[in-house]
Amino acid sequence: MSLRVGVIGTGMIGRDHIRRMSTVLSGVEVVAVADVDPAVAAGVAGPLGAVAHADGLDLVASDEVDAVAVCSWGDTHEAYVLAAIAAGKPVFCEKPLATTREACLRIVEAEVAHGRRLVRVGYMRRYDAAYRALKQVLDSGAIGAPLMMHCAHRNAGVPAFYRPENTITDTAVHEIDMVRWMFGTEIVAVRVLRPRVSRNAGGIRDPLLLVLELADEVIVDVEISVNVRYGYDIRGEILGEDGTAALGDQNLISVRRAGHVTSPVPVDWRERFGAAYDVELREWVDGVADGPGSWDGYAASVVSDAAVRALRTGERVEVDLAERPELYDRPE
Ligand code: NAD
Ligand code: ISE
Repeated sequence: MSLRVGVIGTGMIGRDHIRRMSTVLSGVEVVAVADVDPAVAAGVAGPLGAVAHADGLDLVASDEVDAVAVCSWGDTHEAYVLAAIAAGKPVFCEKPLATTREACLRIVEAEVAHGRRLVRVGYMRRYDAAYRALKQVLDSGAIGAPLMMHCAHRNAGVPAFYRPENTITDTAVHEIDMVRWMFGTEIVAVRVLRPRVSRNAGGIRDPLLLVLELADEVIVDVEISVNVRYGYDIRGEILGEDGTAALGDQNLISVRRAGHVTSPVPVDWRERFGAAYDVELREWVDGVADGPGSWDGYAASVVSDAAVRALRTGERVEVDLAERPELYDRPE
């Protein structure tokens, strides 16, 4: 029997996940959608034969919905995730889990009170073949103990909902989660350096350079540039005591013509991480236990809050995590 999923938020990623669940994955059916814009929801629901709800909370409560995917804007996630937990339904929530550490902690507390893990957060780097290969090399010891990692996260431009601090809360938060997973340790302090502002920045402090200090003294730098115009470019290289390992370019051909070699650059996250989203939702639908949950969403948000403070003050800010509840010591 298929898992009957309701999707809240039918914008860019909501529609991409609906396409994935409807045409790529098996064992799953999108039976309901909701959006604050009812016309958008109706337009998506029609061809699927799904029910369009005016209110996402009605979708969560519906007996026709077994599990919920939250793909609306970040500051709306908390209410839907809490409702799904209260209804005892598995919920896939696009990143960030919520936009403040307090909201993320409320979700953690609700899940702990429920007593069973229901929440999965959409940090898709953990499912990407290149990041997984990089982690395998690191864990194998082939490059020795890690010392540093250099990352770059470049977007061609920013979506309409983007606010100045989204460089950290919506964009860098991916690397914040990736780093915790890659190195299996917590980030203890953050600094944010502010290079000269790009003439393409459009009112945003862009680019930025985050410096993340890990508990074991590894240091990670993350360049965030969200208006590079030339495409979507994600990089990462780990320096170990005995060698280095770096993400390669994905699925790229090179064309030699008229005295030049050229390769395409992905347009956006859908092109670069398409296969990772497939694996991410495949594992969620199949109920695979291992994956980023509420605690990871909370931890990423605490680091991202610290980074926002570091950006505002120019100072090094320490990260203070709450004590991790026992529920998160074991897989879901
Ligand atoms: P979008 O603006 O294209 O779509 C968001 C949709 O949510 C819109 O249709 C909007 O009307 C709807 N919406 C807003 N508030 C709502 C509410 N309270 N209830 C129901 N619907 C509501 O944005 P997007 O780019 O699709 O981003 C959505 C979320 O997905 C964000 O949290 C973003 O950070 C995340 N995202 C993740 C990735 C990734 O790589 N994992 C990529 C893009 C976006
Ligand atoms: C967007 O919300 C995403 O999650 C993309 O993966 C990221 O590259 C982009 O910066 C965000 O705005």
